[in-house]
Amino acid sequence: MDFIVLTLFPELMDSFFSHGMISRGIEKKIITGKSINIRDFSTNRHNTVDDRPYGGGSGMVMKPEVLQAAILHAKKKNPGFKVILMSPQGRKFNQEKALGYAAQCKGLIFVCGRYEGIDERAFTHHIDEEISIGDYVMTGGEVASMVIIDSTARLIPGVLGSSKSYKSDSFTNDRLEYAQYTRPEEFEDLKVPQILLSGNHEKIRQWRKKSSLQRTFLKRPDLLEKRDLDAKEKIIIRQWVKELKTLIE
Ligand code: 21W
Repeated sequence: MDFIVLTLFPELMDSFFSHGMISRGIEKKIITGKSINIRDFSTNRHNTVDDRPYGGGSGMVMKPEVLQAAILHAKKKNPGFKVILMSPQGRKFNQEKALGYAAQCKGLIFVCGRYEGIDERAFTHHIDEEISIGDYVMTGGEVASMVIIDSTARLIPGVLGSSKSYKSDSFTNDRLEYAQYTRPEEFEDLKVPQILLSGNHEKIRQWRKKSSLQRTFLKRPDLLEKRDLDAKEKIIIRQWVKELKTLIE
């Protein structure tokens, strides 16, 4: 899968592409990451990419012709890629969207704005999707595009070192992951749960399911409202309720 980012800060993206599992995925030729400098598509003498807003007001607006030229260039070189405008007004990104991109897209082209915004006409005809990463305001779309590339790329088979399934990732099935421990057995008065040392794999599986459910209940109860508890989960909760009752009796 190919990730292409249109930006005024290509070095920011390039440093992202050259670290960690993303760079490993690029070395392995499973993904590619490329930044395109929007400024290269400016046609005037000073390579200007912004101008004052019609109607007045503070801040500058990205000129439509420059950004449009960059988008058309990227689209022409990469037919069939989905073009995503990074914008605080977009639909909110989540794990489900990442899974969709990883499964279905040949490549993604991200359009990142800076300044106070972009002339509305730059993308009217050229954008497939408008995406936000959450309800807070940043200074540009680059970091947001990294979030999307990072979470999408790790779902592509081979990008993560292990062949471990991501089906158990938090959010993939609306549950947080179970608590994890490594040596030492006791750390600052805190002991590793005895079951994990037992070698009983069935018991360990059950303990992890319970841990996952408890953590979701305590930290992100909103996730439990997204789907009904299944039969096994109901058994675990009933058991937990019993345990709590013995505490107060
Ligand atoms: C910040 C762009 C503010 C536009 C009057 C009318 C991309 C982002 C961004 C930014 C404005 C994302 C205006 C979550 C984000 C991003 C920069 C406001 C100016 N004035 N997801 N219009 N949060 N942010 N527009 O900030 O580019 S995805």
